[in-house]
Amino acid sequence: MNEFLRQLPKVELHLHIEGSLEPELMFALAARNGIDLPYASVEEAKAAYDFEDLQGFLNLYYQGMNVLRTEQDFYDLAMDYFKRARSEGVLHIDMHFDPQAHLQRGVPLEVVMAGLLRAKDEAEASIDLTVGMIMAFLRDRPAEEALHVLEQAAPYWKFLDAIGLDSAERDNPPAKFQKLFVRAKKLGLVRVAHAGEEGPAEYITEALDLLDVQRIDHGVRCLESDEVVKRLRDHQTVLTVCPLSNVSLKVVDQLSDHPLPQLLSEGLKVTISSDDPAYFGGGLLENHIACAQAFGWEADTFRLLNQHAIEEAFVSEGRRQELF
Ligand code: ES4
Ligand code: ZN
Repeated sequence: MNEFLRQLPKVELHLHIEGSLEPELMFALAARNGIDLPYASVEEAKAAYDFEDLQGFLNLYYQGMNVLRTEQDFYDLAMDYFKRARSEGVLHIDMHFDPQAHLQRGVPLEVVMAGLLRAKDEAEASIDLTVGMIMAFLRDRPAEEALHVLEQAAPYWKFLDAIGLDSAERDNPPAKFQKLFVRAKKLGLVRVAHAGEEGPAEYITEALDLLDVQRIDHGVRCLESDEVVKRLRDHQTVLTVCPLSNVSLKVVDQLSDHPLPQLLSEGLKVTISSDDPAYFGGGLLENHIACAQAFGWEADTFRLLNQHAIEEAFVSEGRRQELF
């Protein structure tokens, strides 16, 4: 089964590139940039990745990305993950990135975009891996700041496949970002949002009604509302579910308790992704292997999940046909 899963052409719709920063690269970039880390070794960093909840993870996620300073750093970050993913049979990645987390630290948007776009271009030209760009906004920061960053990003709008909404979900409902999403829609940008990870099923409804999103990232808590499940099924709205992330952040106690099998049996358009592979115990292949073990799924289930991902990926129609 593991060899089948490695060979299976896979597509990942939910990946935070800053969450792919492995401790080894974190140490290399810290040395290159003369930055002190709060860990004595790679092992100590890995041992610290033991989270109580989403906020506990986010604290270390924002701290870890402090080593990213130059265009080359962002390029190295992305290429490191792209090469690893490609070697595990991943052919397309829709990549979230968090400009506000870098702007706040004094890293200009131009530096972030130049590094990430160079890595995307190189991956597409040389390793047969295509990359979608999702500019994500931090929901625990002011809505006005997000609007300002979207306007500041005008030179890059043409490179964006979508905008997203991430970071601390609780008490930061989708409604807070209605203006941002209306503006993005006017610009012709597709919209996606994290909803129903730690937040309630109502946040999924809000994201659909007020933000007009095309995807729900996570969405596992939809099962708390029959009405929300029905709506997601009727519209075949894709859910980008992240199994190992949900275990690491204690959305579920263990993978065998995860509602993925139920989401599928409800007829929902489910996909699987790694979210933050450096922090949650592995990339897309590891997530596939863990699901095979926990749920006893056969090849057909994994083919279906990846077919869903291919149908929904931000790719040209020509590339989509190649992926099928
Ligand atoms: C995230 Cl797991 C998760 N949830 C929300 N926002 C995020 N940003 C990076 N990982
Ligand atoms: Zn996420």
